[in-house]
Amino acid sequence: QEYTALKLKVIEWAPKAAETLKGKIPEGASVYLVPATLRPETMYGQVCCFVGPALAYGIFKVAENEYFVMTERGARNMAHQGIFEKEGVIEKAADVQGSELIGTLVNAPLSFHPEVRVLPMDTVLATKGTGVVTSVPSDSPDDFAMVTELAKKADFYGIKKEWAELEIIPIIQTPTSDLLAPHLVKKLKISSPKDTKQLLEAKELAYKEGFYQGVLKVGDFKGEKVEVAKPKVREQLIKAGQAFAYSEPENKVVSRSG
Ligand code: ZZB
Repeated sequence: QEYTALKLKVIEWAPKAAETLKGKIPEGASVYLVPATLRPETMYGQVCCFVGPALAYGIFKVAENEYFVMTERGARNMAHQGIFEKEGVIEKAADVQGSELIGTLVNAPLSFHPEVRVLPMDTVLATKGTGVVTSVPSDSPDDFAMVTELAKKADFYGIKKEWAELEIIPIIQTPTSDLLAPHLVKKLKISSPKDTKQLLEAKELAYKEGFYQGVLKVGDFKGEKVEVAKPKVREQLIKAGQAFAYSEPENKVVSRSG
């Protein structure tokens, strides 16, 4: 699976994360959350960044003064893709729990909302990507269901309501809507992130319609079909140093050494 890993630079740590990380990362170092996405052309619509509150994350050294926040599993995959300074070597500077990251302020490349918060999502899988997910509620039904839930029950989730209420701006036009995910969530009567079956169906519909029939409404490739614009947006992000290619095996491959 070929992903685009986006670099969301930490602007300000949540207090708990700051405490945990004290003295473990050099002063002045750049630290990035690195969500893996299959939809680089939707990055204009990022409104927050999800982590699994119960998941374990690490802060991994990438180069002098550069660190990535992700799961150990993500780091293990990256270690063999020419991303880290020393090929095959993982240097972990610190451990941090997902829950401690909630509220951290990060920069979201290309987004209409340049500064977004790290928010909790229980369904983030430790077994996929980097365990960090950038949220685009205009085009991802899972993301729309989750931000709606977070805004409704902000106290329960221990967040500020306004963190989950950034405006959802239309970025892709399809024959049915320019806010495809909210449209599908309503149409399939999805009322919470727990409606997993309908959400899976909505995601499949959104992928298909977005890719084959979508046209970008914003950005440098405005007016171009998603199919055409997707690799261009990806290239632009990579050239700007705001993203990089990240891949992982679809199925577990058993190594020869066991
Ligand atoms: C931004 C985005 C915008 C995404 C969109 C999707 C959509 P898959 O394998 O089919 O689910 N993702 C990445 N890592 C994880 C994880 N560890 N746990 C849960 N979700 C994860 O597709 C991968 C997508 O699932 C990624 O692309 C990411 O969300 C999320 F408008 O990034 B995406 C219709 C989907 N639209």
